[in-house]
Amino acid sequence: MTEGVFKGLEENRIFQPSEDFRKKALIADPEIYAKAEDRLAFWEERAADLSWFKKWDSVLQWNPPHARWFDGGKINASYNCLDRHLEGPRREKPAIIFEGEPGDSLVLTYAELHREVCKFANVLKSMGVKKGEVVTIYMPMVPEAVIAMLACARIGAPHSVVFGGFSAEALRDRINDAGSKVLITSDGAFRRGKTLPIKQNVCAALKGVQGIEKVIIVNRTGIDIEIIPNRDVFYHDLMKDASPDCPAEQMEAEDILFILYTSGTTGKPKGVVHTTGGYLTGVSTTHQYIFDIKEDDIYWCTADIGWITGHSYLVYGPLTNGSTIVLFEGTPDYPEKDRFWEIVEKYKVTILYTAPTAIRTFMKWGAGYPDKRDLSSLRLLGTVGEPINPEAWMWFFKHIGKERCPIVDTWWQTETGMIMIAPLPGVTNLKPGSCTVPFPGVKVEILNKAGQPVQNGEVGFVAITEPWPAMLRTVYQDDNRFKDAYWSNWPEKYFAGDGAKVDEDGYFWIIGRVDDVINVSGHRIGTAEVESVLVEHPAVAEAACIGKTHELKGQAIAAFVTLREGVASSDELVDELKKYIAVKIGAIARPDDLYLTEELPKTRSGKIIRRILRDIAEGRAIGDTTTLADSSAVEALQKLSRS
Ligand code: 7RM
Repeated sequence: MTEGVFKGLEENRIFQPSEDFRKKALIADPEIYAKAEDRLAFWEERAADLSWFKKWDSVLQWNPPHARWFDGGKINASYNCLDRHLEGPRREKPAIIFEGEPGDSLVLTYAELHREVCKFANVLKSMGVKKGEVVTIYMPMVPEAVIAMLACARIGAPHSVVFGGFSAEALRDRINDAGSKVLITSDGAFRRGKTLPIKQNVCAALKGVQGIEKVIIVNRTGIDIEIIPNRDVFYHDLMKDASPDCPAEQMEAEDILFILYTSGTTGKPKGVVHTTGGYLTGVSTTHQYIFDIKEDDIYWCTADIGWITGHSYLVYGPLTNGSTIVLFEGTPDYPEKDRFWEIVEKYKVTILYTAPTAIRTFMKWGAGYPDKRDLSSLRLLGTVGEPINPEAWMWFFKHIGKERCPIVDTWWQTETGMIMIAPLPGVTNLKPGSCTVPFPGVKVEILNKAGQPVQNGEVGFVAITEPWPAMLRTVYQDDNRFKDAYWSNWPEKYFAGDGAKVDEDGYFWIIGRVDDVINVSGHRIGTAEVESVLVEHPAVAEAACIGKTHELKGQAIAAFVTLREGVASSDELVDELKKYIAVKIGAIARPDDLYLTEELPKTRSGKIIRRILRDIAEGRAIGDTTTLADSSAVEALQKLSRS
């Protein structure tokens, strides 16, 4: 057995992957960091690894905050994920290994996936979808979801994938913002042996929406659904006669590949825009180097396609690299709490990329579940979505990786498109809890408010100081919001919204969000989003939400609500308000705690002091209250939290 070694003190453990791992690693020479100091040369060389119809005229045009990467180049994402693998032995290699929730499985080779994508691309064309028109996808984790994404990319129609767990209203807002005419969905989804009414949500979402002309339905569960004649059509009917011949559209490098909505500090989600050439360069390079991708790897990223991790490291990164991906429809606890480990054993997964929140849940369930399965195929583990506590890191290392597998902790965002801070496991030593160092060709600094670098060990804000190829280009139809949210703090430097520090070895330790975004199980929810839903309820006068520490989820939402005149408080009302949020946004936004209170703690200028709410929700002593307009508000709140 090959083993890495730990050096140093308990508090500053350093793990060096085994010599065997390092020797065989794709990137084994630390020289790469120095070489990538010439950023543009580095990224240009990486771009050349993709298949282009026409070479670019310039590597980067940077008119802050607007970047154009590989301008003048022509490329297609679907071509890079599929066609270019059809010449050699990858043709018959599995592209997707699908594991359905009920235990059904399906393998699609690259040739088969290519055929399905071409057919569906022709279906989309026959529905009237044109280059540049945004198609919305609202689906469970089934192969047709990936096929739909790649078919959109093939014909140059940007996709907007909406997470299948979002509510009808959240879906409606996103369809309207994107102006989609075509929606791709499924009849239902399997969830813990039951079915979720996906199409029913779609019908509810589309009430009052003018724009949608066609709804394409994939039959997954066979449940009864309502059909609107002329509008609703079935995927399998359309695919029967579709031609498998559909050349990939030659797209400009800077044409939009997709938009993906993410929570920010105001109520309305932002449509983050990603383009084609730079994005593919970024995700394929990071996927290959950070996950040490080899030809025979079985790579499993457990993220849903509704999130950026699903886009970049389930679909576009791995498929451009010709990897075999595992696509899993279900949850870790169904039918048993060993489902993940059953899948690792069944398909001999070699690389597993998952979230700290899942790892903490596995910890709670106990090592008995992974212990009864054969996990010896695993050789590398990865985490994403939130800071991982060293204890969870050690558990993952010991009980899943059996002390053999390096763990790559990857820091990045919807907006960055690609991983920005993470180890190269053949080169970078690891520290549990640290995402280690910026990727070659990526420049990150920790700055204070004024934009000056802070001392090592001091907490500051994460800033990305040079443009990178997979960066967001704008917020869909709202360039001012793009400038305000990310580029107004410091000129020409990207504000990530995270607090962090760098240690004496140059290792990054991410602390978490510094803005009003709550990270629940790795999913971003804006406090303003939840608050604006609450105040729509007829009983509510005012609302404030905060994130409180949660053992498994990282953070949970706590809401503080004042009621309108004449509305009586009751436990039923508390339940009703929690449910209201779940219906309006989705179950992930349901607050764990909801306090009805007479008053919210405010400053004299009327700003809610969230710090005080945080102290109350966490059951801590309340800090400085000198800015408080009325101290009786806090006394009432303290009573609440004790009751
Ligand atoms: C990929 C993704 C982004 C936010 C980000 C951080 C947090 C993500 C890590 C992390 C510490 C990590 N996109 N975050 N990865 N914090 N260590 N490895 O999650 O747009 O949904 O969220 O997630 O706060 O700003 S996201």
